[in-house]
Amino acid sequence: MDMAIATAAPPRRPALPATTLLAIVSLLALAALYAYYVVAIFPRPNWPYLPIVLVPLLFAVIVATARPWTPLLAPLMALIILAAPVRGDIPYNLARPDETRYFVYTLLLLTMLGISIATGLAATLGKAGRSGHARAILPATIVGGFLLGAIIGGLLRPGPAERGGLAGYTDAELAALPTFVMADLFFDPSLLEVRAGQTVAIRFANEGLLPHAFDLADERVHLRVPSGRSGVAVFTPTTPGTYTFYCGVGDHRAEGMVGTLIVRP
Ligand SMILES: [Cu+2]
Repeated sequence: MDMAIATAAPPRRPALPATTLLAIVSLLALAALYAYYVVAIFPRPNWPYLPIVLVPLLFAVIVATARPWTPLLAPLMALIILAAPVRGDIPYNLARPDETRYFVYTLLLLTMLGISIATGLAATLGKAGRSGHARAILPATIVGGFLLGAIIGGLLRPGPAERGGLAGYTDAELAALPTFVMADLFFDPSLLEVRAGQTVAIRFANEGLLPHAFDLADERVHLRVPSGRSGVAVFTPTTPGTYTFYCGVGDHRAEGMVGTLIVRP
């Protein structure tokens, strides 16, 4: 009797269907991409934002428990990313293939978003529960994921406002410009003094994880700067006075992302 208990094999868990494995891989890839973005692609490592990587990692662990609904966490993660403000940076990066790191990162991101969604669809269609079926539809899921990523990229294609940016400036010219830092959620410095009638060019370096903007209602200035990037605002103030500049992205203005512009006569 004792022998029988000692040699009894532990109950074997059935192998995960291929689409479920793909859902886990896509979540791990999204986590790796995010970590790489925050630590290595950014102008300098943005450590405080790194813990967010735990969300896709946690989702991957839950998917691995292989309940029927868990692969849906992969498309859910993709939708969360597409609903986040960083979505606005995708067209900006797609419009600039010469800025290789951001461009390649964005292509990989779109691919993994597409595969995450395609995997979820494959799972909901009820095929994922059976290993054989899942293996058969795996290539279709991957191809579908690529196509879906391309479609998302196409839908978010750059509009006219996303072009421009640093075009026309050499690195030396950029380095010579006065620089304001955009952070989450403030300007540094937050006081800008200029002379009426004189054209000013200011470089805005966004060191935050969120996209930001430099907006000046009275002067009709709007410069949108994606996370980790720089942009140059050029304008000529005409009327002396004290004005407010602000970030027009989301509710950043209400959150206090404002500054003061003094135009001297
Ligand atoms: Cu902002």
